[in-house]
Amino acid sequence: MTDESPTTAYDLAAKGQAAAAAAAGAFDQLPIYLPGVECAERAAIRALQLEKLQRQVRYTYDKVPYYRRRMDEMGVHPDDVRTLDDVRRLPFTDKSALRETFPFGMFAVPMDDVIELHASSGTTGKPIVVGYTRDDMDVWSECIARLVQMAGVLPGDIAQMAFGYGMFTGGFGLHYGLQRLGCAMVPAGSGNTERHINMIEDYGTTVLVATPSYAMRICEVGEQMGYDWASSPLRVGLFGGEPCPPALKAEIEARMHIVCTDNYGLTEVMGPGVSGECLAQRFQQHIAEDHFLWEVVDPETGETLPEGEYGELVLTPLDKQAIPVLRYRTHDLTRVFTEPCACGRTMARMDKVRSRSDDMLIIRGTNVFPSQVEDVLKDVEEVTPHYHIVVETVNGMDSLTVETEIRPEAFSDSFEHMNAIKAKVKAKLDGTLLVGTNVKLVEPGGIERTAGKAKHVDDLRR
Ligand code: DLL
Repeated sequence: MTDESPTTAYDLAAKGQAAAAAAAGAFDQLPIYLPGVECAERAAIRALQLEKLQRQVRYTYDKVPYYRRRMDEMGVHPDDVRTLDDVRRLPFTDKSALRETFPFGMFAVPMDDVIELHASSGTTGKPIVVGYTRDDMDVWSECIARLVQMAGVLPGDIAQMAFGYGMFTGGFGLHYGLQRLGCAMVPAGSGNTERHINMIEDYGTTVLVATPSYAMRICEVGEQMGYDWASSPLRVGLFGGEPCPPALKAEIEARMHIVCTDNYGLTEVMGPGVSGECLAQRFQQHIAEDHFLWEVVDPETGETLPEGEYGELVLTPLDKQAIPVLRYRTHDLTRVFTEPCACGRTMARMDKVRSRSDDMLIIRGTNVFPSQVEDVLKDVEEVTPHYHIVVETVNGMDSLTVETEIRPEAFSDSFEHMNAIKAKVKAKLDGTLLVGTNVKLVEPGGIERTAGKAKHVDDLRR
């Protein structure tokens, strides 16, 4: 090939230069897993969604007594779904329905047709159990293959799994999808962080799958071991399962010398695979709209909001066989846009989820979101993006303490110096949250790192 010859997507793939093409802004040079679907005309996507919605509502009504009862009570029949807007006539679903019918009450197929189970633990009560038929697994793998390719992963990449492989959907979901794309899996699982670093070096791992908080842990342990991330084979970080604040992502990218993208999903509608960031959009994720119908609703009233407005994401999977759900209330807050993307995909984009309608804290009557704390800390150069919030009752009043880590270079023995940093953080937090906070500075590495999803809040009032 001469220098003048055009560079095709697969030339790039062969050279493993997806990230380089993205860095150069050559997004249209990047391979797309299913271009006919991912880059379809919007009208064609909507037509496909309507066809699938009508089929899925009929299937759900016929197979799941819970939905037949709910729809009969509401006086709505599958034949009433004539346009995509008619989805609003259908009942919402939330966690409680799945809990009340534990374990298999919402399944639409006999167990003979189920080939895998997963569950989401949640904090209270029974877990939510979901099942997959062979076709469900096929759709799941396809959705993951699409989003990992969107993130610059290519056939031939060596992908190391740092999610747990248990009932959590993250481990197996990403595993199957990466294999579908043609990657070699290193099924390390979560934990044993030093071993992860040795494996990256020994096996030439190019892709790391992890929660962003655990990726940060891997980064730090590598640094402590004297591992040189700049010359590591690792190229891509595939994050998900928890919010990935921009500051944390930027820090990991800089320290590990990798490109990171974030993908989103939830057990109740499939697991990972609902949406993922492409390399052109570093803060939004393309939704697999041929498999999921999205709505954004006002979390209080349930009313549909116009495109581009913030609200709660509601999802209706359009192909699920084992456990179909209608209008699942995710509690995740986001907004969705449908304009074209520089990567060539036409699938709608949702803003990365930073908070949930149910993670709002009410402190002495004021609403506080953990993401606001994140936003404040990212602008204070003396502290890291790691934080922990403790809410408790002191003398009958709500008390909010934000623990944050001092950066090694800002650390000092001087009491005055440390107090000045503390006062600076407190002033910024108080001004943003509009409630008085206590600030506790902890030593570098002092905020616990978990191998799974990070727990940012301890509300001891409950
Ligand atoms: O966390 C599925 C998943 C695994 C997605 C691995 C991506 C990668 P659940 O355990 O059921 O499923 O938790 C779902 O986690 O409603 C969000 O609140 C949150 N969440 C998941 N991914 C993201 C993300 C999996 N990328 C819940 N950004 C969801 C922000 C996320 N929040």
